[in-house]
Amino acid sequence: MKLLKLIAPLVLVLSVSTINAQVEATEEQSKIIEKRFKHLDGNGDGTVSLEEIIAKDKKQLGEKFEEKKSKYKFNKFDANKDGSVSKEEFSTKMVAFLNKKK
Ligand SMILES: [Ca+2]
Ligand SMILES: [Ca+2]
Repeated sequence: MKLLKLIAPLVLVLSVSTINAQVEATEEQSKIIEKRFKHLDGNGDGTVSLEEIIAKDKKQLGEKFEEKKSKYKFNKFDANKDGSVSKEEFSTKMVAFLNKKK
């Protein structure tokens, strides 16, 4: 019983830090995310619009470009559906993506 009392707070701390690790980016991830976001944000207003994603995809994919795929990607990033992707929205999805890749 005494042991359990000792372990319980430790388990709590461990599970909390695991949750944080999934949401917060590491320093390395932050750098990648920052770079990609800046790359996507063509007009530098701090949010990424559907038009900006389409423009980048067109450039990157050339003939393989499909507007519906860009729209799909955009909608996945735009979590609150306000028509633009904020840095926070982008970061959340990217961290999840980068963590999954490992
Ligand atoms: Ca923009
Ligand atoms: Ca949004």
